Amino acid sequence: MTDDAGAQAAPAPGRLPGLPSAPRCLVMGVVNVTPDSFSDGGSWLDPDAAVARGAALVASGADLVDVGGESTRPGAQRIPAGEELRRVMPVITGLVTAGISVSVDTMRAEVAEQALRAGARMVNDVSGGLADPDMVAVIAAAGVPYVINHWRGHSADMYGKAVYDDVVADVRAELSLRVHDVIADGVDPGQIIVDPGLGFAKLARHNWALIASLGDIPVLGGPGSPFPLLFAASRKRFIGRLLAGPDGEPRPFTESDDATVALTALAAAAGAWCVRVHEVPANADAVRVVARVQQAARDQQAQRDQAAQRDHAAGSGSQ
Ligand code: PMM
Repeated sequence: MTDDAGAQAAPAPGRLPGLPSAPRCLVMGVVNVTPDSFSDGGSWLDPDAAVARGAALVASGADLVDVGGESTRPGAQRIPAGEELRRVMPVITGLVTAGISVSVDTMRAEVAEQALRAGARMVNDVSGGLADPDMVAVIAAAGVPYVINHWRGHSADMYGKAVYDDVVADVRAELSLRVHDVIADGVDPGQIIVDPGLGFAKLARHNWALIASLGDIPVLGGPGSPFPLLFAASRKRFIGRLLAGPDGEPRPFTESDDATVALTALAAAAGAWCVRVHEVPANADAVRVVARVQQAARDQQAQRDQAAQRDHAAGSGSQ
């Protein structure tokens, strides 16, 4: 037996109904079935290619696959519901048939409902229920995990809304309000996952500030708090801007996967429940490394506590 094989399992950061759990941060692989997503638009428009991509993400270490049919890149225009359904449904059905845990990335109740009927296990709603007034009722009735992303409006004009007094305090207050309203509308607190919404009505400096305070974001008070946190920085523009070359040109998103892994490690260390990423293998390694270090920290603490108890008992006995 290796040294590591005897390591105690860490408590799962969060257990959500119907989803995989592990003694570490989970990894969600992304399949965008869109012609225009920022990071992988056009690559997986063919349903067979998209299903094969999802299966490959799981084979390389993803715990679940997030399937989206509508781009939310800055400036994106909305597509009709019928087009979104046409894109995602064959992919969701194919992945579910292959035994893969699927999350549907949608702002539409109708798409969420059909995806859940086809076997999807989670709804990832970047609008946190604000884009479609029927969404929350669908989630409450289905009882599935639901991602509430911090959102201030559709992508076409979101940067005009990137105005904050204190971005961390403002995002927590707005998320808190959403969580409160969603629970009041019948969603069980145990279904809720929160996401700071990196890039959604946020400039680069807002994203970095939120990352610096990641551990505070899911502590919102009330039932269910702290909520599991989903962290979705993968390939976003603010990373490319940071890594711009001497000419000032942002690094292309396909060359920001190493930086994404660095952020994954930081997020896992800050207690994130799951990271949403486009390239899985190095992120899957990173969350395992962090879990092992966290285990070592717990072991050290347990030893210190035992030593303190022994000292205390010895001190009491000698009195
Ligand atoms: N970002 C995108 C899509 N879906 N879901 C959540 N929960 N959080 C996000 O930040 C998020 C998301 C846009 O990224 P992509 O188009 O590059 O996948």
